[in-house]
Amino acid sequence: MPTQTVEETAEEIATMEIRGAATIARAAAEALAAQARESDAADPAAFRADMRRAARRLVDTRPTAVSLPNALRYVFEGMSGETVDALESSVEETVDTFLADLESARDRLGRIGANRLRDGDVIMTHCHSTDALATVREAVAAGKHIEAYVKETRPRKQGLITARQLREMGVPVTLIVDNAAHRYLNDVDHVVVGADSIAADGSVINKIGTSGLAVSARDRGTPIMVAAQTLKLHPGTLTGHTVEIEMREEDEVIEPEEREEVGDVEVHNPAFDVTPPRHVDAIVTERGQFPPESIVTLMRELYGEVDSDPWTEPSGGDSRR
Ligand code: RUB
Repeated sequence: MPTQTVEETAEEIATMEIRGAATIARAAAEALAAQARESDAADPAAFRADMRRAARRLVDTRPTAVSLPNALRYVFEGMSGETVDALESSVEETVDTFLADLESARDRLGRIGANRLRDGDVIMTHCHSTDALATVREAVAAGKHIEAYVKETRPRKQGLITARQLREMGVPVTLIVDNAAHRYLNDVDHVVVGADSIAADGSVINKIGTSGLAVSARDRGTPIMVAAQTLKLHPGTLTGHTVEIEMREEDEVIEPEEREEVGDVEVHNPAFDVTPPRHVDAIVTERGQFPPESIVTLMRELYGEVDSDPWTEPSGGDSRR
């Protein structure tokens, strides 16, 4: 297991060296395991307080991908024991199970999504999603020829990661700027994207630009598949909470010198947007594919209503002696 500390992991999630909802979840779970392993807590109460503090540090990095709090909650649910040693082993075992499940869920989802892709299909992608790419990987493994239009995805250009990984699978790739998507949708059989969070009404929260792409695809009659393991289901939305859209620094959009030349303008840099369920054809999970409007049933079955976070500071605080 890597020995990256909670602080290092949190920093890398915030700066997007670690990015993408599933990868963030994996790194956060591994960081909790490292925290448990390296704990010098004198007693179980201090151990639990350290774990809560670590979780708070991780959860505060980026607000939109629910896979992060879902991963932390999973680890806290598995944490048990009357001694520091017992608590530590329970965390390590839970994290091992979580990581194994994450991989097998992605592979299962990939096989289900691949069934939607036919030999000779052309897809269009947005951003970089390991779940979306799993569907293509499985389709290619089944002997299907797939080609891809890959949107660059401003401002961070995650499309370049997608382009490289598709080429590694042997998929012919045409890279396009985001503004060219509408022009090429006539040649596309499926739009395939991932998700950071899925709300109880079936809305899909994903990289900024997904909703515009979905509107264009609807206009052209091109189906949109969202590949998202159930870790992306946002249980808080069952009780009416909305998903916070992360706003990032303006220098991701425009260099300071350029900005100076432009003059006195505001720059907004939302990292994600919300695609309404009516623009999505199917949400593909490791538990099967669902019309977006019916995802709430699966969400309720898997998560129930979540009313508090196990890492919330108790009254009196989590101060360390
Ligand atoms: C990444 C993004 C991805 C989802 C799903 O945004 O929007 O589509 O996170 O990814 P960012 P995965 O680059 O800002 O993190 O399928 O890998 O979980």
